[in-house]
Amino acid sequence: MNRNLMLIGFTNNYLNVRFVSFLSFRTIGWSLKMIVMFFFLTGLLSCKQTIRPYVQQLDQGWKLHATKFTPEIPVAVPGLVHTDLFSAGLIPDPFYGDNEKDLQWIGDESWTYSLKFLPEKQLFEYEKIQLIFEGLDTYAKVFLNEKEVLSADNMFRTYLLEVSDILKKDTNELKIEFTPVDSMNRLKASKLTYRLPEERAFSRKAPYQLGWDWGPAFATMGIWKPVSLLGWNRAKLKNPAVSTLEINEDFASLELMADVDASREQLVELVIYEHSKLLHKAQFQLNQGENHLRMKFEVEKPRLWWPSGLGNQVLYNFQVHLVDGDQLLDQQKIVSGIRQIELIQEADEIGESFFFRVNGKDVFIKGANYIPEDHFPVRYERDKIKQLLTDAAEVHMNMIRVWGGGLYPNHDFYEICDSLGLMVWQDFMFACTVYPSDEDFLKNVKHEAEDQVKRLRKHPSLALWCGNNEVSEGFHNWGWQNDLGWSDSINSELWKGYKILFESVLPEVVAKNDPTKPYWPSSPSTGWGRPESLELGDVHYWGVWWGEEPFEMYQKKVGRFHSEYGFQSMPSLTSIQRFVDQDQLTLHTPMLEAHQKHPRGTQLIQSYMQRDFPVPENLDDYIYMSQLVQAHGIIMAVEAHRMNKPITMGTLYWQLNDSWPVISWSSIDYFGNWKALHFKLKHAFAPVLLAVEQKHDNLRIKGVNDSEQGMQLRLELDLKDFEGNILSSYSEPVYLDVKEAVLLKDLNINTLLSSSAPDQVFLHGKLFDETEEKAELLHFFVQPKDLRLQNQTPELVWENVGGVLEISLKSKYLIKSLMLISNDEDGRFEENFLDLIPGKPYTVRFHPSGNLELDQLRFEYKCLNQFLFDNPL
Ligand code: BMA
Repeated sequence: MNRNLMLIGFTNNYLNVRFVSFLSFRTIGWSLKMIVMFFFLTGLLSCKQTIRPYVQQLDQGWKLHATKFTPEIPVAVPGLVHTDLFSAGLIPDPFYGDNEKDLQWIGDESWTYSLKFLPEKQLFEYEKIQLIFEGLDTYAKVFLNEKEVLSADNMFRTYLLEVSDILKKDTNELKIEFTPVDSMNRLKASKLTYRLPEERAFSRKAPYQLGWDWGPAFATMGIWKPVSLLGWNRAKLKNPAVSTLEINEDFASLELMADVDASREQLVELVIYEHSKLLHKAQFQLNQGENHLRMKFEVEKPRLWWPSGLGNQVLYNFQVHLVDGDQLLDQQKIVSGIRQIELIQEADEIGESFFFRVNGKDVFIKGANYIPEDHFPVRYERDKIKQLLTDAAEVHMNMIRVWGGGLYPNHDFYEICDSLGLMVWQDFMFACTVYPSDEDFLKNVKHEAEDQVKRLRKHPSLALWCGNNEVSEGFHNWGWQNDLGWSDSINSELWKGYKILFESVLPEVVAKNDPTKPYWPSSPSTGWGRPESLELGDVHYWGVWWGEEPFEMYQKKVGRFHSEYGFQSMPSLTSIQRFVDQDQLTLHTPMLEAHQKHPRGTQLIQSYMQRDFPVPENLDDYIYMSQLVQAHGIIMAVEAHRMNKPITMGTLYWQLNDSWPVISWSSIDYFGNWKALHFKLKHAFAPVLLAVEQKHDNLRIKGVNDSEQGMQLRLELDLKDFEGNILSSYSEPVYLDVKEAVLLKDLNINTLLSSSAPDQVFLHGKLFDETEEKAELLHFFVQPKDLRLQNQTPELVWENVGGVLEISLKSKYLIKSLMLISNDEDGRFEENFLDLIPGKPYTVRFHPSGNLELDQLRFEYKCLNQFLFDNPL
């Protein structure tokens, strides 16, 4: 390898070598003269033979203009019209207040981006020069020096154009004309004799950008990914990836897959190294054009990649070289892991299993659904993605579902998932409507799927490809045929089209380009109203929220794998203050309501709050209460799912994050603030869980262990009053297996509460070993609103320990749902929304942002006691 690299260095520098040689020609002997002459001639002959590819980014100097309005605006690429106009100070912040409605005109305009540029000289030394668009959103005509070179219609595709013939050595001009997506959708819809549920189905544009029940409608457009020029000679490597075929203790059998573009027929060698260690090489005869190469190789004593909670995330640094003798034609690195992921679906007495097996171990999945982090994805920042995913891993998630109504995230996202051990359930970007299935559409989608599968297949975190979100469910359960008046023959035509797209085109692309990964046609496999949804496949259980069923239904409707369920809450006051005028900081103001996109959202939050919690009237308290309601419901679901292991093997709530500031189902808001739910998940997703399932008059105390091995523990259960007095107690050793949830104790409620008022006591449970507490349980016997609590103040002292504040908390009386608040708004609490058990000391760590001096820091709190102390005793 070193030899190759040295020679390549030599080849690249041959001009310098030749020059030096001339100067010293008289001073060297004949044989040396011959050698120097040889290199000189080779240099001349190969004067077009710069071997390694060369890239020139075209990211500066662009101009944006609309046909009628603004003058030209200087912009950088990547960029989108909305963010470009905002940065230029020409429009107000699209996310502020109700600006959305006034900015709709932008999506109805045609916009043109243009660039005058000088190609770098080196490019002209290459046989091939390509103009590469990594992402154009969406309908774009591209002109290079006034010649139309591309008509793009899919924001998820990469377009590679051969431009050697058009590119000039002096100034060139690129012009990209964007057409509004809605006008294209209308045009395409008008050509059909029937209607589709959503006109957005005609365009391969991120569905959420045209409006969702948690997001605004800004039909943006622009160059949303980089543009570059690439020069290459002979052969170019594309999308190399390593997949795991088999693992045993001694070795792992792996396969390298790579595409190679070749300018001509030729014999090449593909070589793979791990760091500098040669692993394998093989020769391939390339045809002119695109070649698909596959090469098997082995790694001895493999160190495996594991999902978070089950082991380390070992990543290998592979180097792939494409060589011809001593010439290195191209090289790329692949950072990847060795691991096998299977989706196990086996018939059983209930229906069929649905779970993931990683490296031979069955894994209970804990995680959330991820939506795009910004309405305008050009604003993505690696640090923010990292913070969000770290926040997910911190509460013990091991999977993120990339939901099909958004977009395919960038590499940062997957690299961070790889390093954190977060597996990715990857939807293709199709959601909640019927899609066309004509030849052009299918061809377009096939290209898109190939681009994305090849781009992402190298990531060890990628666990599953899924065809779509709720297209099959919608087709069978949402009344489209009736509502849109489809005849039976149109209905069956459309279903036939569905089958072609999601059961033939997409799985074939996966099978060909990422053959070791499972493919699942649609999430969910069956609508939540049907009994099979709980017997096999995955389920989106929306009986709570959409169906207005009480939270307790989460305990009854337990399926095999929950890939969606959720409940909304409001973001924190500090977040709301960033998008609402000061005089609109009350409930139901127009600005606030503009950030509630679900038609029944406000009413549903209110009615669930009324059922179980007190209902405050001022905004600040209402926000707090809405977050408690959400946490109460979703934690109930998580616990029910985990207590049903191994019949249920996964729980992914809806939704992790937001794409703008909004009232939504998220557990972390747009500005990165954790809601009560996210704090509570730290315990509900923890490897060991102690929880309660109520069956008639019995409380079934269950333990769940998702760690690497079984545990011998002690269970302690105390019935306590709110002053901490133990009314009855119970203790015994227990063993927690990893295979299934274990029933630890069955208690009859009537016996337990024979001499206690249910609204004045709680059950306090603990699981611990010799060294530490592994899990804790607080069970109340009435709804939060019916608890008879006194208004008590917690004792709070804090000290600065190396820049982190340790806040010590204690109370003589039960304090329920204590929310700590700091005037350092960007600081972070490690824990919050605690229940303080009387007499027990707590320590909460707070990381100050540095915006305030330590002596300026103040802490306040809210707790449920403040709202309930006048409950009659
Ligand atoms: C789910 C998702 C989204 C939607 C959410 C909340 O089913 O697939 O379509 O935003 O419900 O309504």
